[in-house]
Amino acid sequence: MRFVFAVATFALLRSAAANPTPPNTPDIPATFVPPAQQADFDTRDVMIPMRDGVKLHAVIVVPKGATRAPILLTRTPYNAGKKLGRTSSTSMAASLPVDDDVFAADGNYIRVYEDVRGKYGSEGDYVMTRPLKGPLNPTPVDHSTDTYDTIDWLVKNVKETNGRVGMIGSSYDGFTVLMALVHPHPALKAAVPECPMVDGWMGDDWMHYGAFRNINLDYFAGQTEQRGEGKGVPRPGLDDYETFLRAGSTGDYAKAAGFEQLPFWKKIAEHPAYDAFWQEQALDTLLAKEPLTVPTLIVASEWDQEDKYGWSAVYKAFKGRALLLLGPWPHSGAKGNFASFGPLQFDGDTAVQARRDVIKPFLDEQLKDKAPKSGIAPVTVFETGTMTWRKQATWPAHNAPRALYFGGDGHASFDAPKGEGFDEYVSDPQKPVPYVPRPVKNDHDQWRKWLVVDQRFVVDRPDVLSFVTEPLKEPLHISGQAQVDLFASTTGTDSDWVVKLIDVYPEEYAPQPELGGYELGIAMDIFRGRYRDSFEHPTAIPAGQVQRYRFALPDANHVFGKGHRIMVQVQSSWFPLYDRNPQTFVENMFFAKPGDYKKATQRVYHQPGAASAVVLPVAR
Ligand code: PG9
Repeated sequence: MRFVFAVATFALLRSAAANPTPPNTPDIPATFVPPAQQADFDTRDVMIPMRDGVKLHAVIVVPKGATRAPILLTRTPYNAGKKLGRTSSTSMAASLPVDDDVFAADGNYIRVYEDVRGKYGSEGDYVMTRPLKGPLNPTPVDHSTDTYDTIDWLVKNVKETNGRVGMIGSSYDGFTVLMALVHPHPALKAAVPECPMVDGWMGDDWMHYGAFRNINLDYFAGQTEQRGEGKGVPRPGLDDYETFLRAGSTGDYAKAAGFEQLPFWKKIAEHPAYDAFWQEQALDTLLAKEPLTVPTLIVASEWDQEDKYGWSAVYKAFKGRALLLLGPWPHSGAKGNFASFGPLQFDGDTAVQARRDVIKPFLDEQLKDKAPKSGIAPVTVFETGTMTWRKQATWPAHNAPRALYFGGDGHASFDAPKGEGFDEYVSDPQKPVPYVPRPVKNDHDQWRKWLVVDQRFVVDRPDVLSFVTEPLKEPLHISGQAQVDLFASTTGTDSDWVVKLIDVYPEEYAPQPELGGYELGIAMDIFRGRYRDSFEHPTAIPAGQVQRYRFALPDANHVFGKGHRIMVQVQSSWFPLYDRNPQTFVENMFFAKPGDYKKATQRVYHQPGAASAVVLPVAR
């Protein structure tokens, strides 16, 4: 053996000496063919034809030796080609995204990632969250037809499959999963929409109850400047609070950033109210008209800072026919690793637990040949506060509404107020309340955690009211959506109302001393006052008159522990995440003029006939 090696080495050196490489030989070969790796998977890059002749790019990852394997499909605007290659390893488990761990480890799942129409490797035109065929989309194609055509091609062309297809994806990729449920292909046997975008006006990415989220401006740029990833628009300074304040209105900011070239920004700016543009693409309404024929597991996050509305609306639209998994995470948390989140510590990695104990068994049962029953509960939900997974039959759990009233001297209690009373503050659009401690950075980590930031950073501001209970004598468990019932007046003619339901930890908290006195947001949201009577037809607020504002806060499953206090904070801005309300009624707030931004005195009432409260869904 040693002799053979010596002869081969000698032959190589001799040929090198006979054909020396001239020093100025160009160092980049015409082509470089990497040696075949000992990978445990094959990849196939394909272009899949759609019914209108457009071809969509997909990457198919097949574990070596796969046979009668189910296909798990994700349709994404975020570059299918990039999904593979988390590491340069030759193992499928290390190459696929983290959340594919359970499928890679299984060894008999075929993973497919497809670029949606018009993005990255796919042909055709890109339309942001392309609406279904109909009034908003006069073409013969949409995500429902593109998924149908994709699945049809996959089951006919991937020889290792058993012909059963599941879909999984979060956020935009969760929206495409939901779209597949409209006239689904018969081979689609399971769907896992995670934190899906469903209604961009009501409470998902673009706006919350009509208040625009400036954070989207970066998204518009990244997503629509070009077919690949947009470069975004650089902005001066490191504090977005300062940058957006200086810019003026959101329209002023967008104009200066060149956004008039981006049709999606123009569409948003032309539809500030909940008109037909929004109503006709509200996916929960559309899905409510469809029979749900595909077993579906909705996955959602309890501190979802992007799409807090959609999963809940779709779960309601499916009328208990879908399963639910709700975890203690930020947006798309089930795809990550969460042994802790912000200040909160869990018993193990809750996202791994969710994938291993719920998502994978659900998909196995629906997709694998002769798979055992998964035995998973209709609803698996993490109870924050006690930090425990619970299994239950319905979401929410049985509950009874219990009003937590605002009172004088910053008190909150379950007793209705008896005397006259109000609290007031001046809301100044030149000094809006920040949503995170400044500097507000364009930073992934700050963004992901902002809903669990300690709210003490604003509690003493003169333009933030807080109402807090006595320490609780018994734990109090809420399950579902708390309802805001706010009686308030403003000296302006328009106003935003931000209401935050907060768990105030005891001053001394032995299990985690650093949480002593922490003010943890449990359910918080913003409501644009002009929409109090109609989302479609906004009206000016009559200055100085008490108005009633009613809206639902995001879902929560939380136990306020014994000795904790429940706090409600009220304020009129949440900047720069939400655009500033000028507090003067103007037709289109995106284009408010500097003179429209005016200070206003806000009064929040707590008296008979105007008893402001947050109505808690108290579990029974
Ligand atoms: N929340 C993101 C998004 C979804 C749909 C439309 C626009 C943005 C996302 O994480 O994909």
